Amino acid sequence: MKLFQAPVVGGNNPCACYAKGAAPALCWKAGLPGSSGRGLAGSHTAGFSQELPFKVGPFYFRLVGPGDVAHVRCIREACGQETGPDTWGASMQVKQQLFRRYDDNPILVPGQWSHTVNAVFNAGAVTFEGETLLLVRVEDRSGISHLSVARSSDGYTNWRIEPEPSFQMDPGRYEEAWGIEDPRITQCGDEYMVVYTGYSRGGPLVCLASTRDFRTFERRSTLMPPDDKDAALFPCQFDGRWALLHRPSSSMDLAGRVGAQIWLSWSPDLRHWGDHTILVHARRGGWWDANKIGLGPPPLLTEYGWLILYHGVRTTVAGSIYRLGIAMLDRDNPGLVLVRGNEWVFGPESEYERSGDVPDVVFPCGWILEDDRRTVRLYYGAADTTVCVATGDLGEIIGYLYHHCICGHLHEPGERCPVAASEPVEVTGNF
Ligand code: BMA
Repeated sequence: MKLFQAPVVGGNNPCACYAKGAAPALCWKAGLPGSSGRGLAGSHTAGFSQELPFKVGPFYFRLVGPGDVAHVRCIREACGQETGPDTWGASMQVKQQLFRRYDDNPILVPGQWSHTVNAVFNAGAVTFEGETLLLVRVEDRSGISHLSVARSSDGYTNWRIEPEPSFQMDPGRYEEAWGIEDPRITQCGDEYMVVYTGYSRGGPLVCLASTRDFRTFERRSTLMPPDDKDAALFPCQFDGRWALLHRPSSSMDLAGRVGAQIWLSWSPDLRHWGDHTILVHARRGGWWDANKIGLGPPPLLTEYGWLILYHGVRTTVAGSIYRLGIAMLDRDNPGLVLVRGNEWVFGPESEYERSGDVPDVVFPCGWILEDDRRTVRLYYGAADTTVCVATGDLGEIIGYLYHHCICGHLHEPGERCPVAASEPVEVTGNF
């Protein structure tokens, strides 16, 4: 079934779709929390149930979808008529929030630090000694960043901030001459691998340090030369090799286009890297993730593969907008993109995301899957000024992803989309 997306019709991100030709004739779908239709807004929710078709205008719809992610699909047998593209399900609305902001955001602000700092943002996140530990990028009034540890027993409140910087740049190292930034933490046994951006005199590059206690950090090696950033390790080896996601940027690619894409590289020993391949391509033109994309937190292992969250940068006359999208990589071979979401799933909306040192930025470097194996806490920098948190439901996120692939088709979880990994990916130009 081929879906064509209608213009946004209201609510936060409603998605109305029209299926050309074969049944179903009209489809309107959206990832919704819970299977009961909770989260629907508007006047067409009456009689909304998993089993019974419900009618909107001339169309009958039924709830479909895996797990407890609700989707709404037109049942052509029931409505029994072809529809034209001018008959979008425009009267239906859905309030769709895959990641829900914590009410008391921001959770960390510069004023909480015992010394004067300009901004606290882009924190790596991990569960350590039964608590949530954030390794926060702290920019002081010199403009240079270091990393500081903050801990909380519930991951939202009562943060205890180390009075001294936890991991400082080494001014004697070319790689870190202008600071260290944006850590992503991967736990490997009882060791924590911290992949961070070194701001070198030659531009940003990718560095690795390890720690067991978040008090002392051992510099391991420089993983990638400039310009490269937005990197994280997988927590396991694949056939004896480590895998790194990272984002080299070039002023021009082979086709003569400017671009920054997510790459995958391999190493037997965390020192020697090779087999570099482009994994996720930035789209072109007007897409939210055109030209420049980069990994957010480290990949998260799910029953369907490695879930990745990445940022896309939209350049406008008023500046850049950083938004987030999702994709799934194969569990055994992370070089395979299984599906890739078409639209952004989180973007700057709140005042604390829309204004600050760098307006219109949400920039996550860490997420934590809670013990229930469903709740994901996403830690992100807001406007390069504060640290915030939002929560999502893993089943809901995955269900949404498989129903909002860039190819325009509905996939069942576990399927591999032949389009998602290819370039150019804007093949469904009718979106
Ligand atoms: C990126 C990184 C991030 C920053 C973002 C928005 O390139 O430098 O540290 O949050 O830009 O300014």
